[in-house]
Parts: sequence; structure tokens; C-alpha cells
Amino acid sequence: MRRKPRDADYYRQQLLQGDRVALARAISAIENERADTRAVYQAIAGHANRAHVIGVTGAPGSGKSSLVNALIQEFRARGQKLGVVAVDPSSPFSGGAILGDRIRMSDHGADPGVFIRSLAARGHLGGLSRATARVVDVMDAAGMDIIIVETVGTGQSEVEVMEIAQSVVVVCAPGLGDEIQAVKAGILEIADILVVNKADLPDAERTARQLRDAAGLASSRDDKVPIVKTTAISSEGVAELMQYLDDRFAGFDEARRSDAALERMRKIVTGAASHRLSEWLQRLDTDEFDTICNSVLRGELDIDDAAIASARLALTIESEKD
Ligand SMILES: Nc1nc2c(ncn2[C@@H]2O[C@H](COP(=O)(O)OP(=O)(O)OP(=O)(O)O)[C@@H](O)[C@H]2O)c(=O)[nH]1
Ligand SMILES: [Mg+2]
Repeated sequence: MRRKPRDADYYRQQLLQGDRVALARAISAIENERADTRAVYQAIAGHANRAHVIGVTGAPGSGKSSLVNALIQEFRARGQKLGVVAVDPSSPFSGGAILGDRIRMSDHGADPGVFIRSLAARGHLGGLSRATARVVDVMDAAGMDIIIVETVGTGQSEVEVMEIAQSVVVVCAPGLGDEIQAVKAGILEIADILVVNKADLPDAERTARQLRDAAGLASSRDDKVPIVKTTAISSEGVAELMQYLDDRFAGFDEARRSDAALERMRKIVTGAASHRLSEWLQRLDTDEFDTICNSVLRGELDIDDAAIASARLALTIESEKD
């Protein structure tokens, strides 16, 4: 159903006050690149960049959603408001339902202090991490104190998604076959905090030891990455995890936060620009473009120079349009 676009004033009045309907609308607008997108961005400008964005990633079945669930409970007990974004890079067609279902939403469904949203790869031509970053900003502007981004840690797109977070929690669990599941995906390198979940299972200590060794090898940083053992289903160890998260957040001053925001915006704009340019290049259907390509075929021009010439051509044509 197409709804009438709302203007920036609507979002300023509703979204910034934390209205859930406006928040849901804003996220849909961004997801579907609808007409309101610009209005949303105008409204939230200068109002994001306050929340603690926590990334939770790790092997399938390691207990990420259960841990997020336990974290939600603890943060809510302190009276903080939370946004949760469940990102599913592997399901282009689900529309985000699958991972969202797995989050134990039933516990928090009626709680107005928790807002949960799923994002799937489908439709995000400019990149899933870009879409996620924008959704996080909107939740931030709507007054969420904590925003948790959960994604399955199996590939490069997850690593990109995790770049959005200020604190990255990598979850491992004993008995998932390959003990150090995270190493393969190159995800250990991005961990700020390592969690061995399912600490109630027999091999947890061994997994923690292996992880400690692997983290020592993988990390190029001087500061040691803490390893926390949790049992998500009984919330054991979750308070300790919270302590590490709080300590990290306390270390982010205003300057560091705005540096991070700028860095993030660079990536968003770079992604958007590449997306635009590639659209323009695909529309390129001119004699001039054929001339460039023929020159390459005849060996008169190398591909790199041809690429630059085509990009220039596309840019010129598009800027003459308006
Ligand atoms: N014994 C034990 N089981 C747990 C623990 N945490 C989660 N589980 C179980 O592990 C299974 C997977 O948990 P999820 O929270 O769905 O794991 P996930 O990492 O989110 O899974 P995906 O989203 O599919 O990647 C469920 O059956 C949980 O009940 C724990 O601390 N101890
Ligand atoms: Mg999950």
C-alpha cells in the first residue's frame, strides 16, 4: 500500500519524540527508498550519534539471539530503551522474516521500550550495511539508548555490517564442530569482546582457551580483547558482559563519537555514490560509449582509461539532465 509521503516536520514532531508509528514509517521509507527518505534525513540530522551501538555476531546457532534477548532484559531493568536490528545477509527473498522470528520477540513484544526490526539483503542494492547504518541512525534519533545489531557471522557482508557498531561482540559456543568458527570468517579480528556462550556445556573452558590463543594471533591491537563466558538461557555472565560494554561506552567521548560518525558517513556516501554511478553507467547507451569500447577492442585504449572516460561521460550526460 502506498501511503502519502510525510514531510520533515512530521518526522521532527513524531519521530524525535520516540513515536513508534513514525519510527516504523521512517524505517520503511529508508528500506524501500521511498519518497519520505529525504524528509527522514532532514528530521534526524544532528539528532543521531548518541546511542551505544552494539554489534552481535558469530556462528549460526551459537546463541546470538538468546544472548541479545538476555541483554535486552538487563538493559530494560536499568530503564534504558533499546532498538534491535536483526540483519540477515543470506536470505535475499525472506524480507527479513526468518532471523526476526528467531529473536525471541515474544518476551518483548508488548514492551514499548524495545523496538525490533529485521533487515534482509533483498532490495538493498546500495548495500546491506548502508541500509543498516541508516536504520540505526533513525532508531538513535528516536531516542533509543542502546541499539543492538545482530547478524550471522559467516562472511564479508557481516564484517561490513559490524563496522557500524561501536562495540562488536563475537559469540562462539562449544560443540559447533569447528571450535574456532569465527576465525574462518575473519570475524575474530573485529571483535571488541569475545563471548563463549553455552558455558553450561562441558567444553566451554576448552573453547575459551582456544579462543584466547586464536585471538592473540589474530589481533593486531595492543589491548587485549576480553573473553566472557555466558549462559544466555539463564543470563549467567550477562552482567559481566554488560560491564565490559558499559566500560567501552564510557570511553567514547563526544569527539570520538563524531569521528566515528564521520567515518560511517564517508562509507554511506561512498556506497551511495558507487551505486549511483553504476546505475548511470548501465543506462549509458551512446555512440560515444561505443567509441570508447571499440578503442579498447582495437587495443588503442586500456580498460582503466576506458573506465575513467566512461565514468566521465556518464557524469556529463546525467548532469546535463537537470
Ligand atoms: N545449553 C545452552 N543452550 C543455549 C544457550 N544459548 C542458546 N542456546 C540454545 O542454542 C540454540 C540456538 O540459539 P539462538 O539464540 O537461536 O542462536 P543464534 O546464534 O541466534 O542462531 P542463528 O540466528 O540461527 O544463527 C537454541 O536452541 C538455544 O536455546 C546457552 O547458554 N546454553
Ligand atoms: Mg539468531
